[in-house]
Amino acid sequence: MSAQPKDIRLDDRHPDVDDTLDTVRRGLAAKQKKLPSRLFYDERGSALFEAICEQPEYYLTRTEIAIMRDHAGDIADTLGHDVRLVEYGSGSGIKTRMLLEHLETPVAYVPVEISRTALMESVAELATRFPDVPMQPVCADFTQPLRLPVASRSPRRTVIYFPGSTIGNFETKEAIRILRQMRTEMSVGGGIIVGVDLKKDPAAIEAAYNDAAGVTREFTLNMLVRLNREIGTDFDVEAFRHRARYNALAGRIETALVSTKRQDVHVGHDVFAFREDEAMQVEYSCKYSLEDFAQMASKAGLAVEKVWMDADQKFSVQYLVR
Ligand code: AVI
Repeated sequence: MSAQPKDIRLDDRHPDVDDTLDTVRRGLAAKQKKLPSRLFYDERGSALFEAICEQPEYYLTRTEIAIMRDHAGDIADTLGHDVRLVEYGSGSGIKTRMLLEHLETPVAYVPVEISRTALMESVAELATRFPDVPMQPVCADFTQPLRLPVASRSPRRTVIYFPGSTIGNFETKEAIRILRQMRTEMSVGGGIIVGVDLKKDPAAIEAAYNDAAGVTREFTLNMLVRLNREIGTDFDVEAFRHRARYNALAGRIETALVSTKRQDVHVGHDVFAFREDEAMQVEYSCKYSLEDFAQMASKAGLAVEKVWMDADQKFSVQYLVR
């Protein structure tokens, strides 16, 4: 773990080995094997994700940053002064930096992130840039109900920042549950700034998840490396391949790890058999039209107040309120 910067207290609610073992056991016992994409993000997984964001095919990050560069001032004006900014899944911090630069007298910045190292690295950098903004990092799974740390002064509103189209990594029912949970956490008068990837040419979407340099492939396979190391499973990593295909009907990239041979995998005292060519689902990356997303938000009791987009309408940043 990297050094904790002075005066920043980490609220650590990281899941332990038993939680992960349980999750994997349940995922492999299912008829269609499935593991949650949050298992990608150990230290190496987070670093590989950062590298994915730099790949020429992965348009999402570049486009969202461009939207923030053009509209962060307007977004900050929409939020107003004395905001407590809660970020779900803190990434490299570039987009957050753009937002914090424009916010007037923010009350606190509360990043909530499962990867301890990624969390502390990004918060250390932001603390140097914004010495007057109290930093309150929470190491936790943001899909679970959250107790926000007490702020040193009352915010005018709590705004949840959820960039990167991470919402797309959840199936509709779960995405609605998470949006509803955020609605509770932001309380009356609050809002959500969410990054949402939009439907477009399927070939462009598919290329983003199959980069020529093979970084996404490595990222996907790293989940198995991580499980072998952390919970003692014995996936034969060499005998799995990465597969990411766009399902146009469902409007999502479906990423799977496909076993290239018959193999048995031990998880604790249990053994799970993989057939040759059996696919284990590891991630969905949903793409939305503006109408799809508004409809999903309304099911969580939220209305889209404002939308910012790039000129090609590849990606959107949306402000949701009650
Ligand atoms: C974090 N999340 C929005 C990324 C995505 O596009 O679904 C994760 C990712 N998986 C493969 N490439 C990037």
